[in-house]
Amino acid sequence: MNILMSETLRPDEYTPHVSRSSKVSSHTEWDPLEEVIVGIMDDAHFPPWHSSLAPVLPTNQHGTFQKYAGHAFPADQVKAASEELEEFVRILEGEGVTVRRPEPIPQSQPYSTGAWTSTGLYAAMPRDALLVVGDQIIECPMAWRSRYYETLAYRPLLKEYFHSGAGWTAGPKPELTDAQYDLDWTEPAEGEPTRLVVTEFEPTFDAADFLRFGRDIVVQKSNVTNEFGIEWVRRCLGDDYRVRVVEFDDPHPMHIDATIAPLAPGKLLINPERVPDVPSMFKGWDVMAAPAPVIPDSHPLYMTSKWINMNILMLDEKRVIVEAQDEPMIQMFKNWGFTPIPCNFRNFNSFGGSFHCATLDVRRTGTLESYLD
Ligand code: DAV
Repeated sequence: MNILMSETLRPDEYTPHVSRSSKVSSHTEWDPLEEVIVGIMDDAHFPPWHSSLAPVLPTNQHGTFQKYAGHAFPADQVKAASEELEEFVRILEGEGVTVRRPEPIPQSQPYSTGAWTSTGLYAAMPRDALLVVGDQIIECPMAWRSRYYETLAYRPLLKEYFHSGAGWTAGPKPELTDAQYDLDWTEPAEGEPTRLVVTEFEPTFDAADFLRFGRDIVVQKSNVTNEFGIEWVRRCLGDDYRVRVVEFDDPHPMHIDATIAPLAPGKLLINPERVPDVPSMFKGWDVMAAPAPVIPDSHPLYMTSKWINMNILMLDEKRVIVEAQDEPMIQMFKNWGFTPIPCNFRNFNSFGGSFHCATLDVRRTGTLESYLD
C-alpha cells in the first residue's frame, strides 16, 4: 500500500514511511515559490466576543462583532471573497505554483475545554496558524479561543507533508483561561506605551508575527504573540536560527506583515506610519515606504487597517502579487524594477488579510543563508 495515497489509516495500518524529498522547504519570504496553501472562506463566522479582540479589531467594528457574535459573516461578502480566492489560485497556477487547499471544518459548532466555550472563525488565513521554517511546520498555539482548533483544517495536508519527510510539531496546547488575558485592557492614553492584551501565563503565538530571513527569524510581540511564545519558538528551532525581536510604532500590533514586508535580499517595504526607524539589522538594505492605501472608507474592513495593502506575496525576487485596484502600489513596484501581478482581492481584504495572510508558502527553492546584520 502506498501510504502517501491513503487518507485515513487504522492505527494498526501505520508503518513509518519517510521519503527523502520533503514537500516542506522554505527559508525566506522571497525564494522562488513552488508550493503554497491558499485559505478558504467556507463557513466563516464572527467569533464570540472576547476581551482579546478589543485591541486589534478596528474600533468601528466592535459593535458589529458584539451584535453578530457566533453568526455567519454576510453570505454575499463571503461569496465575493471566495471568488477572489479562486482568481488568486488561477493566477498562482498560471505562474507555475502548485496550490493546495485546507479541508473545510465546521466553524459554528461550539467546543469547550471545560474552562470556556467558543465557536470558530475560518480557515482563510493559513499564514496565521502555521509556521514553516526550513523543512519544519509548526502548528501555532493561537491566543484567540475562536482559533483553538483552526489547524484541524490543515491536518490532511500536514499528514501528507509529514509522510514526505517534513518535520511536524505543535506549540504546547494552551489553556486560554482568563489568566492569559489582561481583562482590564483599555486603550493607553496618548504618549503611553503600547499595552498588550496577552499576559505571560503560557506561550501563545501566531505565525504571522514572524518573518523568515534565512537564519534570522524576525518577530514582534503582539496582542497574540507573547515573550513566552517567542522563547518557545527560539528553543524549538535551535542553534541554526537567530530569533530576533523587533518593535514598531504600532499601538495595536497583531501580525507583522502589514508593517514590514521583505521583497528580496536587500529590499524591504515598510509601513511609513509604523516604522519611523528601520531596525539596524537591515543596515545596507534598500527601504521603500509603502504608498498610502486607496481602499475607500465605504469598503468594509472587519479585522484590519487599510495598511493591508502592504500584505503582498512574492513569487520570487521580482514577481509580486498586488491588489488589482491598488494603482499606487502597482506603480511603486514597477518603478522599483519588480513585476507586479494584479489580482482582485478587496472583498477578501474585508476578512482581515491579503495575499501574504491568505497563503502558507510550504516550498520555495533555496538554501539556508544569512541576510541580516
Ligand atoms: O493593520 O496590521 C494586519 C492583519 C493581518 N492579519 C494590520 C492588520
